[in-house]
Amino acid sequence: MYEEGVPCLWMRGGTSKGAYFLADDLPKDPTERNLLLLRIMGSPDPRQIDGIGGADPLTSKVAVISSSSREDADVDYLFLQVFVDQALVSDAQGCGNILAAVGPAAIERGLIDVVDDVTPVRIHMVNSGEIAVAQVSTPSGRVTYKGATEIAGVPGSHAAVPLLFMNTAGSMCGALLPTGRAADIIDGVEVTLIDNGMPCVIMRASDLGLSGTETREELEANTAVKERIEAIRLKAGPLMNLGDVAAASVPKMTLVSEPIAGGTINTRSFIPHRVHASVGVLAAVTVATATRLPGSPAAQWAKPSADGRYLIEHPSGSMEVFLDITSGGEVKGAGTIRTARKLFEGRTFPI
Ligand code: NQM
Repeated sequence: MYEEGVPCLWMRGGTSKGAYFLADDLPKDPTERNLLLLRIMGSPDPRQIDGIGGADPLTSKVAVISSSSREDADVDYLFLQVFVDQALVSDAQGCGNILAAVGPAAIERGLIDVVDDVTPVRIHMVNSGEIAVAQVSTPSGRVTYKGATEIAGVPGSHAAVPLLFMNTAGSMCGALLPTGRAADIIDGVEVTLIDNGMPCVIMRASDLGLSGTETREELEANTAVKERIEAIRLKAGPLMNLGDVAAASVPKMTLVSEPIAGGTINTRSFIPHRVHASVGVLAAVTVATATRLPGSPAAQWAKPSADGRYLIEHPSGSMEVFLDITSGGEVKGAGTIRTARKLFEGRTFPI
């Protein structure tokens, strides 16, 4: 059926990589679509040897884009996490890193026209129903990926893609704090169950016997800690209105500790079974939000921000996010700066 292949853009968005498809090029039926995407990425298989996925959750991601169905947006963006070693495709989360290349991809694929040296693209994030605005660098009438912006976790410099988020609070959980509290106790560990764009369980690394400065490899080798974190996650799911999360990629499990490089707070994120090489965009926005909530484990070491900038430290550096939040904890808006790059354009053959 797919002898001619499926048109596909392979792009880096922030610190992640994925396949970008036009919705019209994929089956409408979600079950059929997911089976096709598993085949394309090469899942389930820890090496994804028979597919284009990169054998890591950060490089096994899909964006499905189309002209927007909404008046207040230009592009619809459905994010799908294709599990590496399980036959699962999840739409239970968005992805702010993959979002960074949605504007460029929409222009590349002719969904929207360039307007000036910078083209603002209003993106309807279908997973959460919310809108993000991306500023895409488009001098000379086309997207440029060249520029002077560096982000931690990506070598070199590229064109900046500023992202602005609105109404992220309760994106998948229905409320910023689904239990109504800034702190809960699960399995004896104090946690903040929070969703400001990404459902996250925030815990002190020290409460799990960790320093919070461990490497990705050290944490992934720590079977006892991984089991403890997964047990907490399975209990957190229903409390966060996410139901049974055994087969879901959310909530993310974020360990926080004292900042070590002048940032706001230090993090290590289980997403949820592998450890993030840096930190997710919406996860970073969510952690920044937790630092402002009295009683949250994240508020303990966090330095206050006078100008709305928060530097979220992670295993490969730090990510700056902007957050407009009232003293009462009402989120007005958030943003960050990412870069993106078109890596490959062609057809993928799931035959
Ligand atoms: O939190 C990975 C990533 C992400 C998520 C993950 C992200 C976000 O691509 O917005 O970007 O948590 O599964 O970095």
